[in-house]
Amino acid sequence: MKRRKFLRNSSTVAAGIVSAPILASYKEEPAVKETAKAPILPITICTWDFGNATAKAWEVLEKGGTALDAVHQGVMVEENDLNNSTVGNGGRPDRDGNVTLDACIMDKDGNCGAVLAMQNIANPISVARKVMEETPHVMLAGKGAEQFAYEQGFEKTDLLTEESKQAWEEWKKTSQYKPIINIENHDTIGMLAIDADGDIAGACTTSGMAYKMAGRVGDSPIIGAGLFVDNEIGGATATGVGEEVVRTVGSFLIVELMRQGKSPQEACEEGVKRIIAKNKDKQDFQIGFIAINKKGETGGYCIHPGFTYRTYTKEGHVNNPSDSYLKS
Ligand code: SD4
Repeated sequence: MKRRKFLRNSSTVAAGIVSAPILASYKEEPAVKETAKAPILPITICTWDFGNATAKAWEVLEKGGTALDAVHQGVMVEENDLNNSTVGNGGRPDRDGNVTLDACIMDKDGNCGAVLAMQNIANPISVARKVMEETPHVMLAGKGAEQFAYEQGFEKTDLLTEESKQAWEEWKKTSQYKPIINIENHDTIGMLAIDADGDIAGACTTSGMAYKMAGRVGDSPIIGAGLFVDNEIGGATATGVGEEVVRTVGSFLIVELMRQGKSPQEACEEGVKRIIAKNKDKQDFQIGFIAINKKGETGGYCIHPGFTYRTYTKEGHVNNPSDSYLKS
């Protein structure tokens, strides 16, 4: 109403010079100000059933910590869990027997950092954060990332556990690269959080697809593919066969769909459908997306049944079964 009145009264409209005054008027709308500043409860969400990770992130948020610290601390729980064979220490190796890790992190201001195919460092997410905070770059890969980590005080760690080594020896008998849906490679953690100030951050970390080619990098450390955050809109992150997520720039797509008005759930569903549209004859792979918007609403969707995602809010700590494109 106010804006229409402004337009009617403005002599600049008649003169055809409308954009600057309209913008000024729009900015002064009280309703817009209220929406932007609406108090938001802290919330964290992550791919799969990583209750220890969301509990850690919640602990940070509850103490008034930032969303950035929450996602950083949260995903580190999985990097340090030797039983998680898709993240950090204990991750499955590539086909040559080397564990190579990918991770990225993104903050409320759009700052981001990533490491790709980095060996011998147990917490790639911490190195990714250092890339973001201590370098003029966004991504460091391979030997350069590892060298940077040592310079930052990280210790050299042998990431190939006895169990992973045995599984790799077994795999070498056939050497078939054939990821099995929801069985192998299904523990990548992507996490999003909103803190008490209403600011959003995200993190994603993985050892990638088991027995991948040496040097292969998936979606997880690629900003826009495995993770994207826009503090005005929301965030999204992915798990599954990274090549397909990269082809659709999946997480960026989902945030942009939310910008256009879709709910996190609708946006995740559309993201999966875009991938399906590119793979009409081949759907024997899994992708799971999760998303959160500025209001703290969440969503998740996948191709095959079996994907779940955790949420932690004041209302509770829940493992949510995701709806899927294919039903069985
Ligand atoms: C990748 N997206 O490297 C990762 C794998 C994954 O659960 O998500 N595993 O392609």
